[in-house]
Amino acid sequence: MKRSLALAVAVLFASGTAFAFHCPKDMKQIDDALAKNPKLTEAQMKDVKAQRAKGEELHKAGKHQESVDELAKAMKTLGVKS
Ligand SMILES: [Cu+2]
Repeated sequence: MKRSLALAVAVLFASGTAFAFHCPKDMKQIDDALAKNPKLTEAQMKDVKAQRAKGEELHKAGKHQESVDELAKAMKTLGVKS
């Protein structure tokens, strides 16, 4: 009984932190892609930078799912695979 409870807590903890670690990883991938002078239009570049900034903001606010969603948009524009 005690053991299954510990396992349940471990699973909960793992699923809760998965997103917390996902955002910085996505942000880094976006930064890396931006550092390579991607071929984007001015409008796309503006969107990507706005989404990157918003993603970081949401991550800091603890809204990891929303952050991942926002960062995913920028990554799609950049052609980065998560
Ligand atoms: Cu996060």
